[in-house]
Amino acid sequence: MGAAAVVACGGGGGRGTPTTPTPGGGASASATIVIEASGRVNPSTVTIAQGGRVTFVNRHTRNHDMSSDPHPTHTDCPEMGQVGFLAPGQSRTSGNFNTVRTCGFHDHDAPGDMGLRGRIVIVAVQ
Ligand SMILES: [Cu+2]
Repeated sequence: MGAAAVVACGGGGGRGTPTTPTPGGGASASATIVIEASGRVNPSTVTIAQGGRVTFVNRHTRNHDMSSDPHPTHTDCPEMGQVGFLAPGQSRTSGNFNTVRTCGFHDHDAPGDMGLRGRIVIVAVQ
């Protein structure tokens, strides 16, 4: 019952706070998100293991610029920067998501379109 050495979670700064690690049971190393012909992402949420990557496929008839939240600075998850602009028919894979957290994404050309928003949940590898 001694004094537990607890490190305080200091500063509410502007930097994103990592989300609580979740057990990664069954999380795939990688996932694919398709922009369907309807112009909506499917699925809108994927869960991957830490270190994994996500491939975006554009099956829509127009261009999309898939970017990390927040719009317009895209600073939350720089791994998304490797996806970016996708012409119809194109696909591209993100960098490795090495941080356990949740990454929101959007189409930079249509940031208010909820059908093009989603989340990548990165969970700890057990
Ligand atoms: Cu944006």
